[in-house]
Amino acid sequence: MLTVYTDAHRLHAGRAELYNGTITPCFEKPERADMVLARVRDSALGEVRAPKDHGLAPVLAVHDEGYVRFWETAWQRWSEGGRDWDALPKMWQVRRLRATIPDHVEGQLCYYSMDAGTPLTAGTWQAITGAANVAVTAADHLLSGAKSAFALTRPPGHHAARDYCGGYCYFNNAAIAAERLRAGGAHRVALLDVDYHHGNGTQDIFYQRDDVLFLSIHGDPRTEYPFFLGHADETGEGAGLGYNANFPLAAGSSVDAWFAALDAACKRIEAYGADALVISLGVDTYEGDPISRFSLAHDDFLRIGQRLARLGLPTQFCFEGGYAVEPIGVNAVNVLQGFEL
Ligand code: SP5
Ligand code: ZN
Repeated sequence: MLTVYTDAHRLHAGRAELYNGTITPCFEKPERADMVLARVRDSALGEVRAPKDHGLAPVLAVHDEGYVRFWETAWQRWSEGGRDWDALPKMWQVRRLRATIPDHVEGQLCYYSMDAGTPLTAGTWQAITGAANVAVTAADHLLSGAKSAFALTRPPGHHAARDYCGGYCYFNNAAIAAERLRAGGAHRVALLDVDYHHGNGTQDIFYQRDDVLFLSIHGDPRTEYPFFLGHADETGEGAGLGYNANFPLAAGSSVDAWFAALDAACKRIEAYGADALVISLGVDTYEGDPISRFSLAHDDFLRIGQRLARLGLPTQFCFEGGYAVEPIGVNAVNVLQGFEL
């Protein structure tokens, strides 16, 4: 399987996040992707290729223009005031506050975010445009006839909606890939999110569309991040009604329950008649993950890949979450190797 990867992700290294009321080092850090790349190489998964530069058109196909342009100049505007520390949003336009876009860069960061998990750093723009290029290059590989591709994207993307960031995510790499597959001739794309957290951003982007079926298996938002989306009764709207499927599972659910949800999701994908599949591949479902509460073991990740392969679809994997850094490569690459068994 081809892996698409760029070192540009390393330019995005946030200094801190707020966790349990404490400022702690970011869970989402460059070592995550470095470990996955090392495992890709050690396991001889296949060629590792740099992305092509596709410019902003594929990003603008799923994101709001003002949102994209904000990121393009945000660091320059933040740092020209003499600030050399990351910017973090810390205020949100909640109920009854006006949805006006402020002029100040800090106000705009708040306007365009849903939480404080998205530091703006000197290299954020290079990293997020690099990740988008990785996703598009992998999609183009499928469009040229390949059976599978791994987009080793960092930072992750699935919490990023059309016009907001959050949960370590800026541009929605998997959504960008799905849109690219559609534009390139796939009539129906299924996008299955197996990260521990609900893919609220991806759901937002495709909620009113029937040409991309979004499915997500995740910790129940009644107790788990991102709290405000991911319930089973969110099934799409307008033309998209019936094309959004959430499989929330109580935190602490068994591995058997998780695989039952995977089987149900796969059956939905079959019934849909997808001609391409995108997987938002988070491995924070791992039993040793520091911020999540499912209990998949190393071998379970092989089983995920095997089950997905049975769908028989051209499949692109986009890397998302996973915060147990030492085993992150084994877990992610096990899915890919299971797919190829
Ligand atoms: C891409 C991705 O996986 N983003 C995840 C963002 C999660 N951010 C907030 C996590 C809060 C977890 N709180 C757990 C408390 C356990 N004591
Ligand atoms: Zn996650």
